[in-house]
Amino acid sequence: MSRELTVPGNPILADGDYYSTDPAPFVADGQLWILAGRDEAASDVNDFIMPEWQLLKTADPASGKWTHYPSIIKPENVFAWAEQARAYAGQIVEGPADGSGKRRYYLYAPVLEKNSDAEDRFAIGVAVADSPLGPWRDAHPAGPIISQKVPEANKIQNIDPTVMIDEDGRVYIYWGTFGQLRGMELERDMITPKGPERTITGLTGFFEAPWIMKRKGTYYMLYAGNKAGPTSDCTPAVYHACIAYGTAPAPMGPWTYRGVALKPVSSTTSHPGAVVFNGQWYLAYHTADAKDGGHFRRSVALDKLEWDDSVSPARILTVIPTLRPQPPLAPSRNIARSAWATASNDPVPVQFWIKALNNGVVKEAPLPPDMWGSWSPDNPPRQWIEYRWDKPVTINGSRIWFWNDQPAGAGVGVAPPAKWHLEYWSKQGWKAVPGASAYGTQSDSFQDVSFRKVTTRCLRAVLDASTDGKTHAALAVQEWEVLVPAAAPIAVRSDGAAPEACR
Ligand code: FUB
Repeated sequence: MSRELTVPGNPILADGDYYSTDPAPFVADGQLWILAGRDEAASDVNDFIMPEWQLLKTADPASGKWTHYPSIIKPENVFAWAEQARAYAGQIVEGPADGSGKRRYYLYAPVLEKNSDAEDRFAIGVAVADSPLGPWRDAHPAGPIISQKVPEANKIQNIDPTVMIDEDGRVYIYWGTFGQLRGMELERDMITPKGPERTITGLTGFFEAPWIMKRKGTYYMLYAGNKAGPTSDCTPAVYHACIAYGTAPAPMGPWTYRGVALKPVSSTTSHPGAVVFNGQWYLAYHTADAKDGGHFRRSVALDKLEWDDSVSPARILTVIPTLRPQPPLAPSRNIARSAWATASNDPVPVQFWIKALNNGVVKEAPLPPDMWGSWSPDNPPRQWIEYRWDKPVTINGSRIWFWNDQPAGAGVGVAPPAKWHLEYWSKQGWKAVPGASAYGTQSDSFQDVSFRKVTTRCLRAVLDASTDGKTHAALAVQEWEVLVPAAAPIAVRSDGAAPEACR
């Protein structure tokens, strides 16, 4: 079954019917194909529920015309030794011609082994077919070619394979996650490990999702990187990933970190695949930008990847992600999105993300970077979060969404505040907003506060931490809105220099 689509931009599949993830582009029959996994998690489930792989195909990415093959391969149908539902990031590679001149396609597939006593049962199988559309059969029915047991004993999670046939015909596979990257040569049959398994180093912040490619004699490795921190070129929050890359003069290195190819996207995971098609390089990746999308409901996007050949090795220019035309934001009383956020615990611990405060997103099952938070081993009794605007704003209300994993009155973990209030910057300094209604402390719903109009450039929510009388809990906020008296078109602040502090 297939369906023809004409899409106005990214994500390619955007209506939430089929989520598509972990893109692996390749060229076959003069067309650009993308192998993708499929996320099927419910909106409140934080898990990779991925039953099958699907394919997308286009003759011209600029045309927006795609053919979608929704269900091409299920792990349990191809690999007798595999379990269902964990069709993680695979790659299809066209193999060399055999004696009769026939070329076949090889799928490198991370799946769960059914009957294994390995600590981690993820393993990489290889399937083969005469066409990307199949039928696919197990190329190594004896079992996976890589696991914690074969070809060598390892202790890593064996997922995210990426394979390259070098110009001399030698074949290399790389794989890994959680900061562990392995590389190994395969025999020219595309299947048999030649070994040895090598630990690849030098790729700063490597987290997972390697993608190997070669251009003008240089080996490039794209990968999801999570070197996090307030001054990191990759990501401010550790759960988010940028797509970083490094280069090497030979397949097994030495590898040198070179920079960022794509900044963090809307999903916590980021997964690259790059390909040259009709002379143009493209980067495929996934985001949470489809309808009702999320960290476990991701969707594939494709954008041009450009090179700077004035340096050696050529540099990848940071890819500018594009989105299909979006409807204008509805007029709103909330002007938080035009503010710059800061907090008393700046720099915010790397598991949280200060920009989550005013990104307009509230999630049913948020992860730490979906919120500002203050957890530390020794929490102080008070924290504040602050918005600054470029120009004074006149406001008369606020809505805040607290998050907790401990009940009110707890002295550990993250609890709702014991109490809190709003302060604005006036000529006399910080002052409580006048005539405030009750300050609710419930979590997981907006707590509305109205007050008499004030005109200011800075507003703070001052949060008194929950305590059991001995220690204090931390605080967390998913979203904080600030309201003007009447709904107006929304301005969203772009990244840039912070407005001056109020003093
Ligand atoms: O899709 C499951 C996992 O999420 C992949 O294997 C990783 O690369 C990340 O995208």
